[in-house]
Order: sequence, then structure tokens, then C-alpha cells
Amino acid sequence: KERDSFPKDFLWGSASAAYQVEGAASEDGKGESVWDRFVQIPGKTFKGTTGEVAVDHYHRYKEDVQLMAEQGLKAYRFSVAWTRIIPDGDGEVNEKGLEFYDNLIDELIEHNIEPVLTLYHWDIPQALQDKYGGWEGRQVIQDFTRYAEILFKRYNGKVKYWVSLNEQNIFITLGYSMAAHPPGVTDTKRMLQANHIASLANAAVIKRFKELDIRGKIGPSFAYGPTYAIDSHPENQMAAQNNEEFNAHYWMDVYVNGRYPTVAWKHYERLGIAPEVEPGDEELLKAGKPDFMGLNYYQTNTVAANPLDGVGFGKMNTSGKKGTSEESGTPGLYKSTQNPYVERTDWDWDIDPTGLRIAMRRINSRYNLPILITENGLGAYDTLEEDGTIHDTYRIDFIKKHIEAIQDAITDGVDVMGYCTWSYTDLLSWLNGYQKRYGFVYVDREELDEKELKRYKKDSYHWYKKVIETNGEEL
Ligand code: GCO
Repeated sequence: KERDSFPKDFLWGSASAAYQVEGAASEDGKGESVWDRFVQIPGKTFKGTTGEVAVDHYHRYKEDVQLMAEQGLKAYRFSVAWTRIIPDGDGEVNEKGLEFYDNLIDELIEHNIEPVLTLYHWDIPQALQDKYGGWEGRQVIQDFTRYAEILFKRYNGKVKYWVSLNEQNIFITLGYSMAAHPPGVTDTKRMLQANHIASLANAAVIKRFKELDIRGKIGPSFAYGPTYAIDSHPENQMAAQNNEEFNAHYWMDVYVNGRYPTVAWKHYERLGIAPEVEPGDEELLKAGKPDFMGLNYYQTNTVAANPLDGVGFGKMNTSGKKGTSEESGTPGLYKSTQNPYVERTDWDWDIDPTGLRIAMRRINSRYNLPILITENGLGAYDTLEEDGTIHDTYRIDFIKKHIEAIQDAITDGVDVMGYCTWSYTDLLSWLNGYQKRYGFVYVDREELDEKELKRYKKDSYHWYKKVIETNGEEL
């Protein structure tokens, strides 16, 4: 056989995030989060869509778990909204909010679905943003740890897999340097400082998890896609190296080794924008080493040199736009360019299953930690047919190839705990509204008939059921 089999206890899963599915934005005592506030600013989201109702998972979680059970799903990754548990971030605990997650977790366990709980998926309480600048205030380290501790104690023994921060690199970069996410700042110095504090908070909750002797494993979810150089010109290769250093090692090294990589640190220091590190910080970072690396993989990056004088090297293809942002890059370091060898999604993201195998091997050899794939999937326009079917063959093809890449990585020797697709049901895309669909389950949300919000199984739902049944033998 060409490829090794998947481990027997492999977690075939799927994922979501509170703000993107729950709705019930101010029900049962829930406080306001920065996202509840941010989406009110005109022009920030597609057609001004909000998570006010989302796909109403808050009221329909039983129906959703029923669909998961029928599919045979082994794990469901979801996030807890901090503002349901502590509405103002640092005050009274809201029992009603906890009850929702009690019920959800019990429902999952009853159906033999392993809950994978994300502590933070971007929805910090607005009250803490107002009080001390959210992730820019050191007080957040204590407040986040207190919140996490409530969940650790309440679900100890029930929840065995915990995700600390989801995509710290994304919420920090988009929030503080591109103003596309709350708090809508464009200031690299502030970005690096907020990031440092977020890293400390991440380490602090992991440290607490260990001190409390919680039965289970914990790690962050990191958005990583390897970087390729556009060609073999040494300067373009250097640009690829820069992108890895500044956009991947800068975060993952801190999670695992408790220290920033040398080159990026020196660069930021030289510019006078390196974060302020206080006595004790490094110690805390080192004490918060994760048990696994959560990997959110969507695509790879292709870059070229971006010299300060603007003169490029070799044959470069710089015509393409990449990802969600416009021409991106940093003069002196790298700039994004288009990969001529891959196809792209409806949203212009590179489709690259081999990139997933490369990502897994790099994480394995640099960090030597088991990997949990916490997200991977295809955002696309889907069509609901008259008879209630959705023929998303493109999604099946996408996921199939990525599962094969994981199997290749397993064959290479990489330790993989499981695979969560993004997403289970269709959900709110932070900036793209409800038209960008990722789910196995279609939610009729387009007409905003919020009372309906009917669920339909896509072709990919039935296909993934088979994959789970055969433990990945039949793709
Ligand atoms: C979107 C994004 C998200 C992210 C997820 C990151 O379209 O809004 O793709 O859904 O993938 O929230 O963790």
C-alpha cells in the first residue's frame, strides 16, 4: 500500500466559532463583544451583515448535533463566547451562559462526539476594550485566565481537547495593522505590543491548565500556510525565508520555545517597534508550552523580493491579487505574487493540498509537536436545487485532496491527532456575509428568512459520512 492508514482513534471532525453560528447576540445575559460593536460601523462587513442571528445555533444546537450524529462525526470544534460567561469580561459570572455550553457539551457526548473547545475565537468583551484597550492592556492576561479557569473546572473530564487562542496571527494582524477587524487600528508598533500580550495570555492559560491538572490536551490554533518563492532567484528565495520568519516563526516559536526568532526581533528592534518585554515575561512564555499545534490550513503564499528601491529580480509574476487583502508585502522583506501552478477558489485563494503536507512536515520538524488540524475547507458559492439538494462536488474534491495530503504526511511520520473541516453548517463569514459557504450542511439564510433557517445536507455531507465510516479508506 502506498499510504499508511489513519490511526484508529483519528478525530474526524468539523468546526465552527461562536460569533459565526450562535446568534442570540444579547440573549440570556450575554454581554457585548468587540464584534457585536464593530459590525455596526458602516462599510466594515459585506452588506452590513452581522451575527445578530447568524444561523441561530444557540436555539438549534440539538438539531445541529443530530445532523452530526447521523453523519457519524467524531469531533466537533466550537468556541465559547467569553461575553456569555462573563458579560463585562471581569465581573459576575452568568450562569445562563454556562448552561448553554453545558447543554451543548452534554448533547455532543451523548452522541459520542468529542467536544473540542476553543476558548477564544475573536470576541473579546467590549467592556474590556473600553476599560484598558483589550489585548493592549496587560490586565487581560489575568482576566482571560480567570475566564478560562471557570471553563477548565466546569468541563474537566468532559472536554478533552482545548484550543487556547484561535488564529492569533490573524486577529492581531487584521485588528491592529490592517483595521479590517476590531479594534480597527493601523499601527505596527501597537500591533506588536498587543501580540506580545496575547502570547502571554495564551501561555498563562496553558500554564493554569497544567497547574489545575486538567485531564486533556491544550494548544493554540495557528493559521499557517507555507511560503514559496516565485522562482529560484536567491533574492526571491530570501523573500520566502523572510515571510516564513515574520509571519509564521514569529508566532509559533514563541508558543513552543518562549522566545522570538532572532531575525524578526532584530528587525523590529532596529525600527524601534519591538514589543516591550517585562521581567518575568520570558519565564511565563516558557511555562505555557502547548501539548499540540492546532493548524488552520487554507492556502500557501507565493512571494518575490520587494527591494527598498523597487527594482525586482529575475522573472516575476506580480500581476495577481492574493487572498482577502490587496497587494500585500513589506518593502525590504517580501511581496505577494501569484503562483502560476495552482487553481484558485471563488475568493481567489490558492488551492494547494501539497502545501498542507509541507506545512505539517515543517511544524513537525521545527516544533516536534503532534498536530491537530483545527480548520481546513473551501469557501464557495453553493446552489440549493429545487429538490433540496446541493451538489458541491468542488468541495468534495477539495477536502478529498487535503485528506490525501494528511495521509501522505502520516506516511512521512508526522503525528496527527485529527482533522476538523471548516465548517459544519454554513455560517457567517466575518467579512463576506452569508454568501461564502463552507459547510457540509447548507443553511437557507440568503433571503434572511430568519424564522426558517432550514438545514439541508449537501453532497459533501454524505461523502464525509463514508470517509468517517471507513476511517479514511474510502475517499
Ligand atoms: C471567513 C473565514 C473564517 C475563518 C475562521 C478562522 O470567511 O470569515 O474563512 O470563517 O476561516 O473563523 O478561524
